[in-house]
Amino acid sequence: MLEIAGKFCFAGKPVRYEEYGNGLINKTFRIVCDSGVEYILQKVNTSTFKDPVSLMKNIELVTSYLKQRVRSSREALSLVPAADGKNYVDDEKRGFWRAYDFVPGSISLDSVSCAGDFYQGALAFGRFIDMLADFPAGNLVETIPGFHDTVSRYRAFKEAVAQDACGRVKKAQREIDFALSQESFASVFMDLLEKGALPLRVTHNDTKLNNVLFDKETRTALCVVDLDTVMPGLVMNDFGDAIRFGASTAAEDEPDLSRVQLDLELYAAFAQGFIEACGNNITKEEIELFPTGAKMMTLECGVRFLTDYLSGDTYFRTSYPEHNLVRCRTQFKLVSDMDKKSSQMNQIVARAARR
Ligand code: ADP
Ligand code: GN1
Ligand code: MG
Repeated sequence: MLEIAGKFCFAGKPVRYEEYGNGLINKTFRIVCDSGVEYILQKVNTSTFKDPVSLMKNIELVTSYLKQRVRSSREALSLVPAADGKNYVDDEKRGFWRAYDFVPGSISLDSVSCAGDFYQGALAFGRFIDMLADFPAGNLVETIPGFHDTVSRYRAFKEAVAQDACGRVKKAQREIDFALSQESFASVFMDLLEKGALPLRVTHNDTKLNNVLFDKETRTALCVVDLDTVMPGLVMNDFGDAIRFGASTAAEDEPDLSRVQLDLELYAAFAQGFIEACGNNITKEEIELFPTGAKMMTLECGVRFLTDYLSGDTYFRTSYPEHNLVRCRTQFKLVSDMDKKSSQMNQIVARAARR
């Protein structure tokens, strides 16, 4: 690890490291140099991101664009170059690596402890949309094709059921039936996109609360991290994915489903912050579809966890054999709860839009 770290232009010699954060895709380390300066070193998951060099080009473009628009260096990520001038190290044996300045005094949150935190997270994701509103989207490669194409996620799910590679279909029959019962909903955005009724914008596409850095003293949001999936997308999905994760009363992998619900107070806090921070960049029609985005991202994520469970846990990091099934169940419980609360979800968003 320290050997890979030594290939980046760090201030001083890397002397200590620890695994850092709770991401499910990449491997992240905090590196401390003898100068006391800290960095984030990440092993990029190249099974997920098949073209990591183009991905790094995206991140370079986006971070340099954001840097010109923020008030302080803690509000945008900074890549650290390698000794050869590239923004990555591609090591034949050890894999594909990149490094960022560690944003000083920052923490990320894996759950919301008060509505204020979630409101701050919403400001960070909304400002991200706002700052990138005029970014030339055509310069970005699609790092995961069809990432939020819920229809193609269903296709992959049905193939996994048909293959039953691990003999797990019988253990997940209830969840499979639930997913199939929701299939007609899955095409709502794809149909509108096909008709040209929805604008594609530069979106983050992975708006989990732990992809926001907060100042650890003041708890104000500093910036958004995890830029691997920044691509042209739908703003409703950025709203929705954040709600899926952050407005739940329980963790994404809570085994006790009686603890899993949509918290409308948290939902309202996010809606207010996000709409406020997106500014005039988004339309009334998009805002009206925010609640649909919440259900779409929750259903899609549940289907993705279920597909991975059926295929033998090859995509998301898991800690035990049923982990993906447990995660799928929390998502489907939330989908059902969102169906029950849909009129309140609509009213809250409409109210936030009028402010
Ligand atoms: P993954 O794709 O695996 O989710 P992330 O890019 O989200 O990886 O990084 C994992 C965690 O590392 C984040 O949730 C955050 O806590 C932390 N992190 C990432 N970048 C930085 C940074 N530049 N400074 C401080 N912490 C960071
Ligand atoms: C992954 O990388 P991370 O942990 O922030 C995934 C998201 C899922 C999320 C579920 C590139 O996010 O799409 O919603 O797990 N990222 C990718 O927790 O697939
Ligand atoms: Mg992450």
